[in-house]
Amino acid sequence: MKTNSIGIVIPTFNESESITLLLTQVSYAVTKLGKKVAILVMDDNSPDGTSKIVRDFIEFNDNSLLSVKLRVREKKMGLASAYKQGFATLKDDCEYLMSMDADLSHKPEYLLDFWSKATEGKDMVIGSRNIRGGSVEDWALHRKLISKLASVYCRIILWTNIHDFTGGYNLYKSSIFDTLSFSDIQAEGYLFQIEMKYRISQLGFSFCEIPIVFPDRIHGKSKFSKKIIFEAFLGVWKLKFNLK
Ligand SMILES: Nc1nc2c(ncn2[C@@H]2O[C@H](COP(=O)(O)OP(=O)(O)OP(=O)(O)O)[C@@H](O)[C@H]2O)c(=O)[nH]1
Ligand SMILES: [Mg+2]
Repeated sequence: MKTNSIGIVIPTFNESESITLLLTQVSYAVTKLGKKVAILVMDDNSPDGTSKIVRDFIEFNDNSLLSVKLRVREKKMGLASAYKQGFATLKDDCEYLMSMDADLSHKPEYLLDFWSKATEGKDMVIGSRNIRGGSVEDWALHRKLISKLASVYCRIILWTNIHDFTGGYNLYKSSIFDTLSFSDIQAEGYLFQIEMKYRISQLGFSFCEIPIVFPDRIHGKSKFSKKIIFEAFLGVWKLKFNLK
């Protein structure tokens, strides 16, 4: 018997300026949702003291529907491994799993929209910036273009009807991971989001996209780089031909 409706994994690296507001907003959304939610913050020993701030939030959290836990790993180990470890930890206790960034680009108010699609029976619900009603705010034109082109590129090569392949705000039915093992997901970085969506759709699970407005991070530093784009560019072909 799963205790929580949703388990949310939030990976953090130097998010001290955003994390309290994010957790407060999630708590508010959880109250509106009226379901039990568990958050697991996966912090990679952020030098800016993110973990201390999360501990303070945990101490003063008085929302009985919300449990917040923190895991601190020794050093920066990447987004994909944070998600995989986090999901593996929450899987048996939560009916659904969600990925959410800590920089406030993923607005917690959308939890209700994700949940409504989950209750309609979808196995995977994708937060999409590239369908009607969705958008990116404040990004430079070149970054908007790269993001949109990346999704078109994946859509054509992987021949899958998903409009936002690279976005990280998604919900998964946790039973998906009885079929799909975390060790089968090889990718790091952006490719991780692409690989998750592709493999889950290939396995025949149902999915849909919901529109999200995605504001740029206000605080903290972007980890976006040419290396990330390059990895994803080649990686999509490896995925298609099932190469390691
Ligand atoms: N635990 C952990 N979290 C990470 C790591 N790298 C990034 N993150 C977190 O993963 C989330 C997404 O990273 P972002 O840097 O926002 O990536 P992005 O949204 O593609 O790019 P920007 O918003 O422009 O920085 C944020 O909450 C980061 O703090 C990492 O190595 N380990
Ligand atoms: Mg971000």
